[in-house]
Amino acid sequence: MDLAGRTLSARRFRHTLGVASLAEDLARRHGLDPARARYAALLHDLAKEIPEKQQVCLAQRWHLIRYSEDESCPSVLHGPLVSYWLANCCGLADRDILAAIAHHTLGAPNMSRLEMLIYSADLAEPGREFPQVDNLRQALYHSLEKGTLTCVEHTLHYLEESHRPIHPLTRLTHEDLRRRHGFGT
Ligand code: DGI
Ligand code: FE
Ligand code: FE
Repeated sequence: MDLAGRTLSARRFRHTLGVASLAEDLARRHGLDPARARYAALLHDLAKEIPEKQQVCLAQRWHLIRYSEDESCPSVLHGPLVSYWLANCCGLADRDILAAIAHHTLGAPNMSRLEMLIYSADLAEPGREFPQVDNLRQALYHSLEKGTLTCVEHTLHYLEESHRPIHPLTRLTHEDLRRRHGFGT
């Protein structure tokens, strides 16, 4: 909490505390460890305010570029950067927490329940105010898996509406959740 409070702007820190609060609630509701959920949430956006050019340089140096979209849409890089830094510069060894942070923006195929929880809490935290956010929260309380699928579908819709390119990992995440949760392909 200290590290996030010292590193982030007031606005981003408020968002971070909101994600931590929803992540803890959802973890209790769905039988996950609330302390680990809170820990991942507090760290998830730590690199968000590094200038994007610098994020691209770091991602290149650390071999984190996987798709051309990673460089053309650098706002997707901050999760992998935080995760790499925690693992390689701070000695954090909890693989599930590292994956949850790395995948909080785009998701990934085969996400664990903690990964789904951080991905979804980021989108539906109490400070978010878009019209459908209450539906997302309800869906998440009801079922973590189906709620996460609803969150990915919301993001796809939002990106399409705003004519933004859809990252291949967002599509792979969507296909994977549909397959795993009974909707076929
Ligand atoms: O860091 P936050 O603002 O809390 O939220 P986030 O980590 O989900 O990042 C949101 C940014 O990521 C936002 O600028 C949109 C972008 N984003 C997420 N999925 C995709 C994407 N951008 C593109 N181009 N394609 C995606 O699939
Ligand atoms: Fe983020
Ligand atoms: Fe966030």
